[in-house]
Amino acid sequence: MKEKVSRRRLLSGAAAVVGATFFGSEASFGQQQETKEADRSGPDGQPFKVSNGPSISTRTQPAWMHPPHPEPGEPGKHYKPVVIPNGSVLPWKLMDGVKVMHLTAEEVNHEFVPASDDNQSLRALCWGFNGQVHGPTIECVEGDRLRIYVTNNLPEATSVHWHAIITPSGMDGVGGLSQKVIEPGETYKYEFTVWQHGTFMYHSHEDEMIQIALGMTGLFIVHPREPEQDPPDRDFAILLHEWRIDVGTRRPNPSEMTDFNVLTMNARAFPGTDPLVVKLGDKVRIRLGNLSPMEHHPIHLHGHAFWVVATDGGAIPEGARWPEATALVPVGSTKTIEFIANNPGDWALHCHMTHHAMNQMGHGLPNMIGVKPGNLNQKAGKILSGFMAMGETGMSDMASMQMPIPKNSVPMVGLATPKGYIGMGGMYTNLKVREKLESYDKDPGWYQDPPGTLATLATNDELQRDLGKLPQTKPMDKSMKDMNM
Ligand SMILES: [Cu+2]
Repeated sequence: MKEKVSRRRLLSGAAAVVGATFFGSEASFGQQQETKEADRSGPDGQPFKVSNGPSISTRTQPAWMHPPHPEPGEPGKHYKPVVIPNGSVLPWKLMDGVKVMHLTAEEVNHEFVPASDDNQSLRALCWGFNGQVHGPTIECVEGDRLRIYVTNNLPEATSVHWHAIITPSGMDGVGGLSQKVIEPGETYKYEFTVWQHGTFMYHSHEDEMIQIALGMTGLFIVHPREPEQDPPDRDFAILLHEWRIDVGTRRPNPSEMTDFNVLTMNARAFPGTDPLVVKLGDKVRIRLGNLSPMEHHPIHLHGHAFWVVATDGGAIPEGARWPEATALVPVGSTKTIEFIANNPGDWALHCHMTHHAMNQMGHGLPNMIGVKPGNLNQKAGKILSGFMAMGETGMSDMASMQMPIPKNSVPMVGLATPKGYIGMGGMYTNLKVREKLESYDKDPGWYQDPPGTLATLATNDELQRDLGKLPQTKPMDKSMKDMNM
């Protein structure tokens, strides 16, 4: 059995020496495993085995207690690196079989939306790691031992928690509970072995309300030790967040509880998000994490249904996976989705909370639908900086208007395209599925629809031919009377 072979391999050589320090003897570890597996026989009499399941579920000891795998995971050999749109991976160096990494907590002048022909850039003074918001992604392999130095260059104490990673209590990073806080100027050392695989996160666990709101979060991805039987062709990771950045200010407001106005994927708001580029027929995985301060995000994908295959608790056994077109990603959790990109085109991937798919200017507007605003914008604009009334017929028509944009703000909605204007911003990106691709790293431009597959203006001939023959919608009145309403 594959699993047992890998465990025996674990107990060989240098690993057994490390193991002995935890268990007194290497034998006790092996024996407990055998017993535990036998106890959990399946209906066919075979030992119960969760396919790619949570790696902790059949073990008697917490994951970190198991000795590190003798061979530290290497990209290209043990795993195919994850693609992090607009993000990066934390570099590491192997020293005596341990992967050594360094995170520096610091202030970052972060760009949420780069300037373009259509908009100025949106920036704010955030807190992050290694010059980035969010911090770089930690990527490793199940069985790796990690030594992570954390330097605090912030004006206040901090501490880093490895979210959903099973560590010794003293490595869990909760300031004042697990450890002393890292004072400004200090560097702390965390070291633990990761015997889980999946999509996890890390974040500040000191003065959480301030530090998480200012961006001190990151992804922590652990690849399985046993190579996946059907690995994805494209493996993306996206961390969700929400911010309150009042127009014209340069510091996100961490006191905000409900009214967030900049919604981000990997700390970029659309149109600042890079598209996810895939080839027709690719197996696609998207790892979604949410460390927003307050809100859950239902992330909806167009053109495809997908399987929810894992949470930050581990992989969902195949028979228990469920199909969705929208994955709800609660605060403090990850959801991993998979699908075959079998439908060529440009597909929206976005939070379905409508105020989360727009940028700053769309919020808190007077309701002007059905009202003629006249020159209200000019008049009110003199008194209220950044005032913009909603359009008479809604807001889409305002997007393309030449409105003066206040300093450090982006238009409330998206991006000009050959078909007009994408009426969304914020927590939004595009999945681009193409038959032919020059490169995964190059935006293939906008989709060219094959003949007969594009919604178009109906012709008079078509209207006369079809609409007169349709049955009329029955008025509600009669049925309402029947119901005594
Ligand atoms: Cu949302």
